[in-house]
Amino acid sequence: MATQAEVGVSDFVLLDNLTTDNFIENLHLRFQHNKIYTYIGEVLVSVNPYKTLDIYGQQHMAQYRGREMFEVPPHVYAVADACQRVLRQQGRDTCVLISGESGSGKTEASKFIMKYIAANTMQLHREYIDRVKNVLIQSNSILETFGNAKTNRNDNSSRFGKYMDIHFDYKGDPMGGHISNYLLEKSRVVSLQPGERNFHSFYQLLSTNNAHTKKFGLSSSASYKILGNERTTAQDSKLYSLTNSAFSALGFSSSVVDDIWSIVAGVILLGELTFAESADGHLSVGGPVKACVGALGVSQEALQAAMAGRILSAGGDLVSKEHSLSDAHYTRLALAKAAYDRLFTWIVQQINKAIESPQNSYRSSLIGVLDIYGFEIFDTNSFEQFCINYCNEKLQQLFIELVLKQEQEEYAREGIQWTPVQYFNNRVICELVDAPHQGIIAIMDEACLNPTKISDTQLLEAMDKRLSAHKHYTSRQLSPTDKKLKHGVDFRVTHYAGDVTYAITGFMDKNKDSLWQDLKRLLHASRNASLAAMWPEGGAHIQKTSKRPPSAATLFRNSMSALVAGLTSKEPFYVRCVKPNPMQTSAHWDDQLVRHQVAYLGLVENVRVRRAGFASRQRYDRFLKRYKMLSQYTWPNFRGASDKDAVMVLLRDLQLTDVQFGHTKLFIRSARTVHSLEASRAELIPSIVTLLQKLWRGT
Ligand code: AD9
Ligand code: MG
Repeated sequence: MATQAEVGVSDFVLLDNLTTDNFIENLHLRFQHNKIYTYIGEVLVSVNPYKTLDIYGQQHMAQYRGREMFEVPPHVYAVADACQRVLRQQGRDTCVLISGESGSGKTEASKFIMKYIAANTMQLHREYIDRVKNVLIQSNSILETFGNAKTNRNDNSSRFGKYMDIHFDYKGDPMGGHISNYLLEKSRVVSLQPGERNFHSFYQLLSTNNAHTKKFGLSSSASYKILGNERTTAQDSKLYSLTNSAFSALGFSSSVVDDIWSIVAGVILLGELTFAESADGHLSVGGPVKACVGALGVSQEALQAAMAGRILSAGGDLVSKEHSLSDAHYTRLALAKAAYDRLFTWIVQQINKAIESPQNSYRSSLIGVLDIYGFEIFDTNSFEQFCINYCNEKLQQLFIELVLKQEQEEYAREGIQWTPVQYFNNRVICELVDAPHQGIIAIMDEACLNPTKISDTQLLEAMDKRLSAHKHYTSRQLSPTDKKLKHGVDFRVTHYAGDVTYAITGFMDKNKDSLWQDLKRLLHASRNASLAAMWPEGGAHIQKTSKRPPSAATLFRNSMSALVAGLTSKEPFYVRCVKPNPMQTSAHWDDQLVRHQVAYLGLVENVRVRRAGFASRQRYDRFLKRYKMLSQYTWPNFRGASDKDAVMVLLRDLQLTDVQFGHTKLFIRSARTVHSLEASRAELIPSIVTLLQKLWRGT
């Protein structure tokens, strides 16, 4: 592989004349030759090839095993190998942060990383490890079935965030793992944008004639409201069997799998229910009621009652309130969304039970892989896009903190010669969203807690009032001439990756995210044991008023800060994914689109920092201890003022010049220099050992 002709440069650091144009030209040239991976130092830039490349097989994996990044062509396997090496050699936790916009290849990259890690084990306790590997990989197909959907940006778009820890024992073999899931886009269950599909699970279930479709009278040829105009495909039926084999590989019992598909059927059927109002104002439920209650395992009376009204607790008394037609529809859709959302989280919990490391085993270290929904700008952007884009802001902030800021701060601290690189710090946008009392989330929560009902429009007014001076926020009220914004509905956030206009409609409701107690009780009473277990709070006494749970945005913000805190404590590796065109084809390169991504991902700035950067930095005392044997002036001891002086003499003797001397540390520019130092040391060690033995023996 090393003999393959180089196309452009395989590390942007080596680019002759660093401009955005040259950066893109190199990326394009390599893309045309199927070289989709290029480095910026240790950061991997990956362009989605939109075609199957023969670069992921066993023999390719073997080429990356134990090799330094610069020895072999850039590859996502090299990142996985480096991660595993840090873990094995230094016992440190590592993580891979994969970012890029929707459809840029994040999920595929995360799967290749897992595949590589799973294959690269010590092969002791073979049987056990094979099980762990299989389980880790199979868990992906289940997650994608229930959490992915076709959007206008990506046919297999992740509609949830995923962070997976893979645990290793002291030998570096995987022992198990843990998945955290973040905010599923549950509104998709009941509303689709034109051309989009609902979650894959619905189509998979309908794609074959199976026990569930038969039992609940579902058919692949019928159309169902929540599935939009989209029909099942041959691919869906193939994936349906794959999902089921994954369930069995993970040890899901057949009755649990039965429960899961029944809930999916129940959600489809909830979408079909209709309501009629009798002359005396009572509501009755119509449509496939029998099938629906059968699928959800509830009684027809209970479903009818939960749709037609609700019981409120007012000052200790129970009062029943009848629903209007629109209340009933709202309730039906809320139930469908909540049932599916809980199902998804519950499945993740069951997967976690299946993949958890054995009790009382000693976990030595872990590798975390973060694959989160990419930055999104749709025609209509709602609360979900707001959360997704905030999440991307937080990750960009982490990248800036770790790669751009800290690196430059250390140069300044150490007195290293250095021309500071300018970059846009998106902290100000993160604060626009999450600052206590001042940020959008705080303003939303305040409105949701208000005892009088606040409408979406009133929320927007409150935001306009408080945020009018913020450079990254505007609305039609604040920019009356901006015809692109609808008055009273839209606000715009200038994100690091571009302007996004959000429609405020639904923000209050989605942020409150409350579900009437009646619906929780309904599901808790289900004969479907899994469904009942998903809703433990439905078992609470009817008069017990529960504390209002934190809002959806606050929960999301908290989970993001916990995630970031966890990532900060690990040694990070980065994969920055780029989408070559919006058509999802290998045949086209959209220069504008790529330029936009290169700009907001800060890739050129990344090269600048890296260029002036150093591959290695070590404290003088440690460096001297390790390498003093390489020079007669420092071996066995140096008679000089300081360790720094000794290191200067040592390097002069070795004629190494690609270094800078900081106050407390030595900075070495290229990794090759470090390797040549290591190689010379390894060569010398045997003769030193012999010499020492002679000295001890006195010969
Ligand atoms: V989203 O934010 O979840 O909407 P991702 O995850 O960034 O998005 P994904 O990995 O799903 O994108 O990639 C989109 C599609 O591109 C995949 O379904 C593949 O068809 C295609 N793809 C991505 N990476 C590769 C690759 N390395 N080789 C071949 C690829 N095809
Ligand atoms: Mg994805």
